[in-house]
Amino acid sequence: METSPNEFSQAEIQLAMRNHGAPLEALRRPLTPPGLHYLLIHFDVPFADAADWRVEVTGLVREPLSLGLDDLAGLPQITQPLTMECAGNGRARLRPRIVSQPWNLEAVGTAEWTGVRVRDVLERAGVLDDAVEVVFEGADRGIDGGVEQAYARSLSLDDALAGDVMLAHTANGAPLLPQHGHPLRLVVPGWYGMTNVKWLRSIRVVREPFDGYQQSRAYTIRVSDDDPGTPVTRMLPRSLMVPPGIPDFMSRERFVDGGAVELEGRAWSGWGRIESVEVSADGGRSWEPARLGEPLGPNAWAGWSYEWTPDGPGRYELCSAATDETGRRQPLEPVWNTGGYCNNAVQRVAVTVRAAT
Ligand SMILES: Nc1nc2c(c(=O)[nH]1)N[C@H]1C(S)=C(S)[C@@H](COP(=O)(O)O)O[C@H]1N2
Ligand SMILES: [Mo]
Repeated sequence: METSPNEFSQAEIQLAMRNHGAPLEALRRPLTPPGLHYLLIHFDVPFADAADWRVEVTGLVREPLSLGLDDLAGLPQITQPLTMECAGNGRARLRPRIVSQPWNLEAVGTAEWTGVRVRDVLERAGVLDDAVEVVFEGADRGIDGGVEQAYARSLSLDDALAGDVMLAHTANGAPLLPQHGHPLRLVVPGWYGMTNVKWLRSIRVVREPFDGYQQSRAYTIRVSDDDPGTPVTRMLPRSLMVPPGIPDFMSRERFVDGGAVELEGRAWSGWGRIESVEVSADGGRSWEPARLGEPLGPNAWAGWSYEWTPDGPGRYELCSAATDETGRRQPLEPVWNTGGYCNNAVQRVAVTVRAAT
């Protein structure tokens, strides 16, 4: 596709219209209200009727299964709050620019998911000895990178059997909305969004690593097109700030009046607990620790806050940086790759402090 180095094409604007982000002021709420949760749909939202929906469990299993939602209702149900973030979050900040869904920072949300464990389903089917991976396929179909496909992703057998990997039929106490995978989706705690296959129709246990487009071509970190790449898996640590004060309509620049400003936001990592969040008011030159709240759950974000007293009127660049228990910390500068994945560089919020009146 012809692209200009700085201007978004009509095709990218079209994608951005279909796939909206969460407005960052929604970070004030521990659970993202439905409708404010971000959205990423590669193809079309398939027409799906819960009453006759079936998910087929096939491949290397003792007993293939065809399960309706009523069959799943007969299995033990779990509920867990999970933070989900698109692997492309932050992509629009990379240079050279990458042509895809142009996220700034808003491709994240937290919902309370209810459903059944994948482990319980696979135990009923009986996984055979040679199995290495489990392929999850959705009902949506399209062409990506010139390849026609149903949206599909795999997990290693060990990852699929992990305790909290689930098939979710409910979010925040209500049936999934059409755009979020109604009536059934895979939800994998801690992993980037692409793993959570929506409109789930097939679970196939296989003896070879799956090489579908969304597994082996997309969602790999490559520095060039012939780099074999490494797969995108768990979410890197990130913190986001509710932009303080009031915005300018077009630029989204912020204006606050002098005096103390309470900054707040949320932080998460798919690699473990968030250990600290630090705040900078000078574009990342100096840092102060923020107060960190309890995470909503083992795989959901924690709130943070920081009382900022500006030195006086003027322009500031606010940043926040999260560090998780593995020592992973958000970098100051993005790291480029061909797909624009995993850019967890610190957020930068331009704020003008006005003289107190
Ligand atoms: N079937 C299907 N599942 C999918 C997708 C898709 O296009 N089709 N997009 C994936 C991507 S890239 C992300 S980030 C999440 C987004 O989930 P949400 O729209 O419910 O926030 O769904 C994932 N699951
Ligand atoms: Mo995504």
